[in-house]
Amino acid sequence: MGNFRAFGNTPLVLLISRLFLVCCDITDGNAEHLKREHSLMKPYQGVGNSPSSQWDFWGSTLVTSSYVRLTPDEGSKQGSIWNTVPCYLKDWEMHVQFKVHGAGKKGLHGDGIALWYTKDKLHPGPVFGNQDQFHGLALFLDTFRNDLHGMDRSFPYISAMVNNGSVNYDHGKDGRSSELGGCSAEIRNRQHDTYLAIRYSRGRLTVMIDVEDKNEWKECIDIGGVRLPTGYFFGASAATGDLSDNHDIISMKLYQLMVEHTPEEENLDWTKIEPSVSLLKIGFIYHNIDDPTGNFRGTALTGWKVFLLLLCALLGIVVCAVVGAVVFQKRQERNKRFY
Ligand SMILES: [Ca+2]
Repeated sequence: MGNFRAFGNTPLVLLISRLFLVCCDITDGNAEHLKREHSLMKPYQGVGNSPSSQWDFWGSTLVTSSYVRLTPDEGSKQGSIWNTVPCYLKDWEMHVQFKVHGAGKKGLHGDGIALWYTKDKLHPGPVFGNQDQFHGLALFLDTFRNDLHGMDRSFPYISAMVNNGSVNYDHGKDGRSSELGGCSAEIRNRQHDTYLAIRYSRGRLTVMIDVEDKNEWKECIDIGGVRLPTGYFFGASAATGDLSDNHDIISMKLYQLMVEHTPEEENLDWTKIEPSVSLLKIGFIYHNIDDPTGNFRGTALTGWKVFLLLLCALLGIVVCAVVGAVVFQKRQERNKRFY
């Protein structure tokens, strides 16, 4: 139950973020913000075994009292665990403690873990043990490099994908064509605990990792304009192929973020939102609607943009004035010589 980490852990960060309205609210470790019905914690009592259970699992998944092993360190295994309670929170933060470990030497292990917030649950398939063409959000902790042309990034590689059911995950390219952002991280065979946090609030998706045993979050992904509905399911899955690893989930803790929404936003039916991203550089998705439930990209920059524009304008005026004065003076001098 310990190990609570919030994104902003210094008062200054808190103050600045409040000033700039970057982070609408910082999870403050207040236990009442922990949503037990969406959290998976030791000793996982009743997981999968009773009708009242809030988590169900599939495939090679093994639930012990100290970890949930999605796959063992054996080839061709697939497993998943799913929250059976749909999540109706508009703003949330999921903290995942995980452990990827195995006997394989560096580069000879795979394939990794995927974390999900999707319309469907318990639908096995080829994407880290889950179905392709999913609806919702996926976060891939990809430990094996499939794309030998993509040597510009090191593995393991963490990336995010949002799908409206129309896009295939391209394993051969490690999902690069549909990736919204990502980072490399040494997450495997670490002796200390490894954590990842996913925050979704006001259309902004932020992924932070804590894998260096420094007890601090490091930014991995931060993008705006992400639209996700409510009423989807949280889950985790993993798969092995020719190469393998133990893929363990230690905990998944969901925190509600206390964020205020306008009455118009509140009146929308958030379950009807179609997953999308309004990043212009992404070719495959979609619109750029100025909807209050999405497209908050750049809110933090607006103040800076205005400031920079004003600064540029001011500099422009100063330069024009100086040049004008010099030219005027030269002309005056020339005119004097003529008289
Ligand atoms: Ca891969």
